[in-house]
Amino acid sequence: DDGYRLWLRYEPVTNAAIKVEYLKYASFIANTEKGEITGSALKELQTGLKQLIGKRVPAITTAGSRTGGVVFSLKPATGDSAAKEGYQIQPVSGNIVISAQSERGILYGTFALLRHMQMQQPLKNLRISSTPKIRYRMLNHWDNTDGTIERGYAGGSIWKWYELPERVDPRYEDYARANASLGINGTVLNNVNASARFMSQEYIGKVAAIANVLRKYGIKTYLSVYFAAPKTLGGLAGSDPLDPNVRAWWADKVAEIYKTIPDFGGFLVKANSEGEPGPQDYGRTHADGANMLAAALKPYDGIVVWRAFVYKADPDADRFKAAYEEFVPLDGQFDPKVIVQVKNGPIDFQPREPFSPLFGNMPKTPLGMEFQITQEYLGFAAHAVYEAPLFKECLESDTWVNGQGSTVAKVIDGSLHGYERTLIAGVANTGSDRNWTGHPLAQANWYAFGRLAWDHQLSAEQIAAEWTQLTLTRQIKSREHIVKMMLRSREIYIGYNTPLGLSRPWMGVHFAPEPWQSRGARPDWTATYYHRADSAGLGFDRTTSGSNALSQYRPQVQAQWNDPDKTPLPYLLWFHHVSWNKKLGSGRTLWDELCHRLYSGADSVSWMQQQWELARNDLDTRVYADVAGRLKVQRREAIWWRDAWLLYLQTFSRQPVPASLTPPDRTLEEVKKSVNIYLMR
Ligand code: BDP
Repeated sequence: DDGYRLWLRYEPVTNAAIKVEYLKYASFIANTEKGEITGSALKELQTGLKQLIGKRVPAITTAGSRTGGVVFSLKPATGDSAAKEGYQIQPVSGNIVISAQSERGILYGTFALLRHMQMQQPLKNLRISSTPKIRYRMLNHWDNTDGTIERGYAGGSIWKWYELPERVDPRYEDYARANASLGINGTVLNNVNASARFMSQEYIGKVAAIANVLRKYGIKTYLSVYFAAPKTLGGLAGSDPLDPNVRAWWADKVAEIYKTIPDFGGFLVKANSEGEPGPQDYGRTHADGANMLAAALKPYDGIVVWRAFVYKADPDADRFKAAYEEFVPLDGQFDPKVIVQVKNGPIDFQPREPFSPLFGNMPKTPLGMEFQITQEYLGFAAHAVYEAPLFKECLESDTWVNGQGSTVAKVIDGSLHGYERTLIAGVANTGSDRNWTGHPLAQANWYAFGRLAWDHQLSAEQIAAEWTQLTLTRQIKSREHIVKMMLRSREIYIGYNTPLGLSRPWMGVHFAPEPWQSRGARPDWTATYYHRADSAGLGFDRTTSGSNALSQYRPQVQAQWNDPDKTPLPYLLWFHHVSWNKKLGSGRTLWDELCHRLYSGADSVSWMQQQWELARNDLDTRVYADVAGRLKVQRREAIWWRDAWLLYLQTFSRQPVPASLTPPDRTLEEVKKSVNIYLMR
């Protein structure tokens, strides 16, 4: 298995009784609709059934009194836009009926039925009713025109700009199928550090060719925009959002896009962030910028997704507080077509962050969630880190803004503040590698993001169990080993990478350990800015005696993290500068606890290797070998991380490694040298 088929493998059903039952419903597929999307559903079901039960099932237009088939039943739309995308599946007078209020609902129901059948579940008492909780469920690609991907670790971009629009790679359709099978209904094709080229007539034509494929699977196409495009591409004097010429340029541009792509989804914008241009270049606010684009989109269905990932280069500021300070004062000023997209944590996709304090604090502005699926800070394609626990941890965090139970999930699904438009986005981990994601187990992160975007109440375990069964093996014992390993993998990574609430121990590459880096273009682009190690202790004081970032949360949240004696250890150094000899809840001093976590994290990679070995006999040999090899890399690099942190922090703590642990067999200078070689150009 080369991994290309992802979780849509449709391996033949091996349970004889189940196969007999499935064959009972395989006389026909009735599809009265002539739409493109139900056409895709029909094609998928035929492909799936052919492979699962070996039968080519004919399509008919109406079931009439016939029984023994699958029936697509499109009902009049009554609910809101999320309800319209839901579906029901149930047996009705001898047929399996998939009913929905939209073609998309039929497609999603079809994929749900196929998922059920891939897991060899009986149809007899089947009754599935499912509705997405969030309206815009999107992937964000950070893909560039030259075929590279910012923070991509699975080859180059799947979008072949140079051969579009004439040649349309068949892979686009498989990409669309995979996303539709999860209920993803939007995709941003290009990097948020955007090229103005995407607004050119030539590129709009290329984008349209991709949109034509994605549309068949219910996926809308979006683009990231370069805010200064009116100037650089349009030749105007500037790009001031209040300048009538600039506004007219965007209005014309949007009209041009919709002429070519009638169901265009809208724009994603990174502005005044990390050197990107934006409205503040003209003394305007983020709301001014977003509202200008919203005005251009007004005649159409499209939306503006404006990112809250902004932080100024201020040596005295705490970057943690930046997005809140910038955006909360703008609450209520955004056009209804705007959604503000917020990264899960206040800094930047670290292995563990507290939830962003923006969630809950902009009741009048729909806030969307931005998760990162690509493993920029999670070991690239070499380390196995299952991300559903990370996503869930954030979604289930309680903001307390309307009393207990005001979870982040309820903010973004709209139930807390009554947002009309709700959004969740994942920064994609797909690339041109044959298996899409580089690390075979990273497919699970794409899968988990999509499943949670549809229903954030699913558990990380349930999703892992499902994915493993669909993708790797049907054998229960082996599945259990793999699921166990997946569920612990993030904590293991944190153990050797950023234990106890450490964060961002790197410079630009975001891979090799560089906790000692103290020189950078900006203070908040160094490692020492974040961990603040000194002879007294370690960690970033964000209480009233420090930056007071905690004040951005409700008192009940502050109470969880305010007191170093009560702060749960995973968050400790996020909020406190703790002395090396302080006794922690675990009974160990900070120094000893740190050493233990670094060692236990690195050692646990061996445990992961064992779990993988235990499943070996039930795995495809290529997939087995691929992951086994990557786990070896992970083990080596985990020890590298452990040694880097430990030897570096030891220069401050001036204490020995606890007697029960075997000290590193290299010096700090040796580790630094190896890192320098890694980073050498
Ligand atoms: C950071 C990445 C950078 C992105 C930025 C963003 O290192 O490549 O452009 O996030 O989200 O984590 O805009």
